[in-house]
Amino acid sequence: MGVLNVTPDSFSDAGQYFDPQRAVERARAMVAEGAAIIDIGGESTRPAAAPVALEEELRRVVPVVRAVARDSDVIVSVDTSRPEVIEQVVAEGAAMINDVRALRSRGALAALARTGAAACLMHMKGEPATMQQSIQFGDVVAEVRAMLAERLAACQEGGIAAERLCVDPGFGFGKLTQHNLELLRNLGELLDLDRPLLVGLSRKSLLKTLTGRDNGDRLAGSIALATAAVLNGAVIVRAHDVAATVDAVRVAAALRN
Ligand code: 9MG
Repeated sequence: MGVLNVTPDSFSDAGQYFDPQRAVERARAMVAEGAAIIDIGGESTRPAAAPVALEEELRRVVPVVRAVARDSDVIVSVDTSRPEVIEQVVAEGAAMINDVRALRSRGALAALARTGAAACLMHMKGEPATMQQSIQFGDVVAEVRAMLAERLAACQEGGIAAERLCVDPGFGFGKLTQHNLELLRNLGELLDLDRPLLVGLSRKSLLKTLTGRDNGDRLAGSIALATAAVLNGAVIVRAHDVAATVDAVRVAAALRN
């Protein structure tokens, strides 16, 4: 899953693809590098990011979704929590919604149910603006597993078949490095949720803690984390550096199988 942020303020590629034409070219390049899914986001989810109005989110993502869906057969995913965005982007060709709030926003679950699209349900403790402020877990793996199980049950109840869903432990979302490592080590414990596991570790700040490296210099660390995730059961890897990640995923998947 290649990351395409159409925002002026995302943590890793700030503003580079804010222009729709450049965004479409970037999507094309990621498809050529082997991305099976392009994840388009119009609102940054990094800690303390400025909130974006609904109209602005739609203005950013809709033209890019339309153009990428028309341009190729790649699966178009949209990183959003808003019901209005879910309905409009699916009408424009998105087949998947990547929701860091796991369809907990008012109206989001019902909107997804109406569309027939797939969704990724991600674990997050708190909200992006404040999630890194007072982090406490008992057993992080058990808590993440329980929340994802609850969201899968809510979706089932709301008319969304399990086959439309994948789950994600939400690395870096309201978690400290020790929690992220614990989750990565024990990713296999989420496999009994019986849904495909998606992970996003690319360029994340735990790599600053582990390697001391800044954002533009985290490729090797990101590849190591993606490899570990696939060896431990992940089947979808959300990444900025698609070509290198695709190679790593292929090697790790061959080893795992
Ligand atoms: C939008 N976004 C940023 N990080 C992410 C992650 O780790 N997983 C998913 N599903 N989405 C993410």
